[in-house]
Amino acid sequence: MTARDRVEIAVIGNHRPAVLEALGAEFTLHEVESVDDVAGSLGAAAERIRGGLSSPMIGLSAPMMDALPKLEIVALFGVGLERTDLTYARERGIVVTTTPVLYEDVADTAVVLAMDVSRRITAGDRWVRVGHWGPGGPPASGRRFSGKRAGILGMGRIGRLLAQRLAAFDMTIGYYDPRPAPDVDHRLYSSGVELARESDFLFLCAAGGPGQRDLVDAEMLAALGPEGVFVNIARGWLVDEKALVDAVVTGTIGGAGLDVFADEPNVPQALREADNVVVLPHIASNTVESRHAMDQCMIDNIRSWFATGTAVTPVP
Ligand code: 8YV
Repeated sequence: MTARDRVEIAVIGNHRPAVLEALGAEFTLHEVESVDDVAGSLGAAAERIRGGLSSPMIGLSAPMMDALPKLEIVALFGVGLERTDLTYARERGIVVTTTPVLYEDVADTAVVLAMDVSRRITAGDRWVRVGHWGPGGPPASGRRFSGKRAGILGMGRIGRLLAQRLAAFDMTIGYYDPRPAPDVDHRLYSSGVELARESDFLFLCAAGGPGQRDLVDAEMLAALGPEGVFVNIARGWLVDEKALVDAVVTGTIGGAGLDVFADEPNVPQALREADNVVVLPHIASNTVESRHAMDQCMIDNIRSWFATGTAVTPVP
């Protein structure tokens, strides 16, 4: 195949070397320098682009699709669809694929965060590192994790895997989901506030669909209460972040374990300073295993589409 025959792919956002190397060997890749000006970034190549790579946090907007008239498929590095205009993609006949190979790691991270906050693991680590062990007297006690009441907001793939893990810690599990899961035995609550009121740990596992914001608000945090721990491995904008800051600083809740924030990578100063909060840089799916599987999933989707006309993990 000559260079002229090669399918051309727009690379939107940063992608991992393994993906770029594998796809670069078969396709002509064009880096999109400005996601706000896809047409301008690609120049004449925009007219020839048939495939794309993007990520959930950048997504694929209608203007991006408009800039790429021959676009057939976009492979996202992740599972979130909130920044991808699926309706418009369907109208245009553009296939969007995700990487549904990361859920276990995200569920594990939710457990880690909950246990870290309640048992003061990171706080204990800080205590040792700054030389407080000994001269600082005894460190503050944590609270038991096992056997407590867990509330899961959103009983999707991650919520289900989390419930399995929490069951092994003898937890009583309840959930709230506007779409009840008939195959799930755990108690379904009528609202997030009801769930929070009867939970020691409240886990946000909901998908951050378009227009969804502030599912967790001041009322829900007040219902969780001063011994409750809030964990977010979903999306930062699904929480009223000001209310969350207020709740951890004033002791309305006992603490929070957060992998995601409203305006990443900006983490409010008050959360960074709070001793009852553990903050992570959006790494719930960032294991070697998941990242390799995600890379491979993107590669397989693009290859398969241009070889056979079908994608491996398309969004239905
Ligand atoms: C990734 C995510 O860390 O899948 C998602 O929607 O948010 C995360 O798993 C992210 O896509 C990497 O950029």
